[in-house]
Amino acid sequence: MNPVNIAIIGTGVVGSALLNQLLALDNSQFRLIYIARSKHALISKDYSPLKFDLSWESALESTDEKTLPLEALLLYLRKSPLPVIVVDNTSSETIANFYPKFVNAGIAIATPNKKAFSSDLELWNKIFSNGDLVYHESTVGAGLPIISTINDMIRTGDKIEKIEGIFSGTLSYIFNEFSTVTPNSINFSEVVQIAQQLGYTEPDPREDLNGVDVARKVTILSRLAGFNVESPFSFPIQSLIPKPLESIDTTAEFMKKLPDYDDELNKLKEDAFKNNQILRYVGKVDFSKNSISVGIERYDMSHSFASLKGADNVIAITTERYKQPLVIQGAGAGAAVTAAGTLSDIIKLAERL
Ligand code: NHO
Repeated sequence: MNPVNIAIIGTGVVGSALLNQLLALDNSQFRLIYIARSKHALISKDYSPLKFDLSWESALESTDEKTLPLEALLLYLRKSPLPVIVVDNTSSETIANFYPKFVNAGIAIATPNKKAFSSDLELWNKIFSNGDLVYHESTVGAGLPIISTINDMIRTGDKIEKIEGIFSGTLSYIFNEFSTVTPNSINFSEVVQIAQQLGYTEPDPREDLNGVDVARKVTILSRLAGFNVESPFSFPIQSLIPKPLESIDTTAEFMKKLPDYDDELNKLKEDAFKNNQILRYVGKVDFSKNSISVGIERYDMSHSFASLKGADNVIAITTERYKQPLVIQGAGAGAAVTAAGTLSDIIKLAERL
């Protein structure tokens, strides 16, 4: 592996875990030259690896250096004497829209940020029409090898026929607790409340319950498999937010009123149970039917989706070669596994630069 310069943007939950994992490798081929959060950054002006007296956190805490605007960052990275990998650990749409400029300058990208790959198709095409040095394993299923597996299938001439999976750690947890193979009387709103208390949901659980995060992940997988999906809003998404609660201002008020709407989902759960079935919130892509959907589905209690635990993700990929679907299952949320997926992207990119 040749040495590479690495520019890190974003040091939040995932970015911090990633930096710690990268530094723990103690590999001198990975040369950190830029670490930025929203306002401040550590910048190596002469492109030598950054050095920290104590830790990168304290160095970043005490610096007065301002984060470079994207055009200035591009200029700086273009002059790097070594190949560069930009690691975008933000959820910024502005940075995602800037990827084509990095790519056109020959700069590689590793990122867990879904925005660039699940927004307009035009942006996807701009990013991938000019090379393939943009890796984003952690945008679906955290560190699970989902994107690399689908890419390998396509590259070796297989044809994806169907993709079906549980892609939200939060909604996985909620449905695994709500709809079980043994009878339970727990209400949907109660499970949402527990998930919120455990920190499994976004601060406002409506951001999980609206299904958009799953739709973004399904958009990414569909595009990899060859569907020209215009945007995550070009196919049906079943929202779990009761219509009258969509426009409520505060999270607290939403959570207070959610129990008023338990009846509908409870009935759905009971109906399924009577038929030896459970409910799961899934994303589905079916090439033969030319359809994509995101929402609640019923599965037999013997189905692998019924025995899912905690916040695990699962994906079943049916292809011309895998008539019985290839199933990938495991932790699909959390900083350590998400960061590891991106770190693995960095290593694969470095091997190619
Ligand atoms: P944070 O903690 O908000 O950190 C964002 C960082 O970016 C901050 O340091 C901020 O200062 C910096 N930043 C923002 N704008 C900037 C700018 N213009 N210039 C420089 N710095 C800027 O976000 P997270 O949680 O660390 O997430 C980072 C990215 O990873 C996001 O795109 C997110 O969608 C993605 N991601 C996060 C997680 C996770 O565990 N937090 C997961 C997957 C992807 O698998 C994980 C998961 O839990 C999935 C999901 N919750 C599920 O399935 O239920």
